[in-house]
Amino acid sequence: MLNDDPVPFLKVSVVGLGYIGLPTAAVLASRKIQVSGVDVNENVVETINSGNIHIVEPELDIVVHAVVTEGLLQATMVPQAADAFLIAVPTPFQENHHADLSYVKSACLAIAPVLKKGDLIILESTSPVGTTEKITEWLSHERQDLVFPNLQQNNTADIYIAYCPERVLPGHILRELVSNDRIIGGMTPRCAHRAVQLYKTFVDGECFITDARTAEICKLTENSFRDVNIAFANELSIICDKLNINVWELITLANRHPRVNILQPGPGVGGHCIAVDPWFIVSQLPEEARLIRTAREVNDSKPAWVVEKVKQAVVDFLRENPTKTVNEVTITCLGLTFKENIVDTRESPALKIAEEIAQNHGGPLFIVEPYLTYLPPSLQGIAELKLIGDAIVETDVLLILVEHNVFYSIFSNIPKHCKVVDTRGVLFDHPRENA
Ligand code: SAJ
Repeated sequence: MLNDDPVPFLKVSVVGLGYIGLPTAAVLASRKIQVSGVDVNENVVETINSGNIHIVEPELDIVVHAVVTEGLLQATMVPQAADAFLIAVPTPFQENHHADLSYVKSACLAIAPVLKKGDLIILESTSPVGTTEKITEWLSHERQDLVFPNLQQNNTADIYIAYCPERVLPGHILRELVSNDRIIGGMTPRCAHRAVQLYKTFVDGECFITDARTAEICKLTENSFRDVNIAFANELSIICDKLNINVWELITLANRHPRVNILQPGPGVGGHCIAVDPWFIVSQLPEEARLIRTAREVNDSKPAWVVEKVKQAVVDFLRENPTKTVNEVTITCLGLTFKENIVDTRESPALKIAEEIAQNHGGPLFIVEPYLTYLPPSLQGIAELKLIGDAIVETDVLLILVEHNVFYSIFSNIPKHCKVVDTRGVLFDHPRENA
């Protein structure tokens, strides 16, 4: 049975050294806690142990280099004994949109042999409701010598188990890891209190305690809320296009109402969170989650709508330039990442759109993406990576997909003959001078 003394965390194991696990491991280590990072990928382990990183996130390289050099963070492929285990492995979805929990299960089975009385296990991976209870099930089966907490019993378990979702914004992870509030859902209240003790070692935000199921759905709710609101903006953009109304002007005006705050339309929703997490609610409760499902469908259908707009722009260009053929029309895509000012192309609608154009357009396709040094494999040989200045003078159809800050200077200098498909509303903020 556990006692109530706050025992310090001398060693913490972080399982999964990706976009969430590595920054968390580095921040914990920067608080002078001995951290053992675990990853199944040998290259990742070697990279980190040499003081480098395998992902792109501002300032993470500096922190990782410092804590590895000080001996506070060490990566390994096999979990070692620790006082707390923080699991941050991927939870992708399968074909049917059900969450694939195989990485979570593997992580649990990997730590099972080194668990001892008094250890804390926290799941951070975005997960469907009931996943934290599954951890108890899996581990009870593996370690029958230990008592694991369940929702009914409070004081007799040997291990603390909690769910605490990550909520950090890519590009701002190190700051948000420390400043964001945390939702901490314990299998029991005592589990939650023990987890708060760990987060208090590096979190300046508030820690709110709840049960594991509420914490699980809280994370899914946050990203579904954003998805539904972006879907509303995307649907508005399609309605306005039909009615020949500028959607960005409309949203700016509607948002002057004190209780209206519409998000921005775009080419679709990307990244590995908002485009994925709502499905975990939909797949568990397909009959009930009607709005959440529709939002996913609206956002997922936006790239195809953008491709149609590009086809129309090519037709319009040819009408004004009858001496040219379609194979002589040059299209330029501005941006490939899933949102502005980051390197990440995961689930990027911009990339999907560029691929679709590359496969169907017979003429030249230029890609301008200052955050990439080479094109993704799916575009190699069928598109050309160009500098913005070179692309803009040669292009006939300009497709604005990502609003990187570095693009701003060219928006007001787009050549007059050029047809523009603006998925981000940048021309509303930066009107063309010679249009
Ligand atoms: N997008 C729009 N219009 C908008 C806002 C965003 O089209 O008005 C698009 C973006 O271009 C992008 C996608 O949505 O393609 C997602 O971008 P995002 O900035 O909304 O979110 P992410 O995926 O970078 O991070 C989200 C965040 N969740 C919320 O804001 C509720 C972050 O806090 C989470 O930690 C993260 O998901 C995660 O890991 O779950």
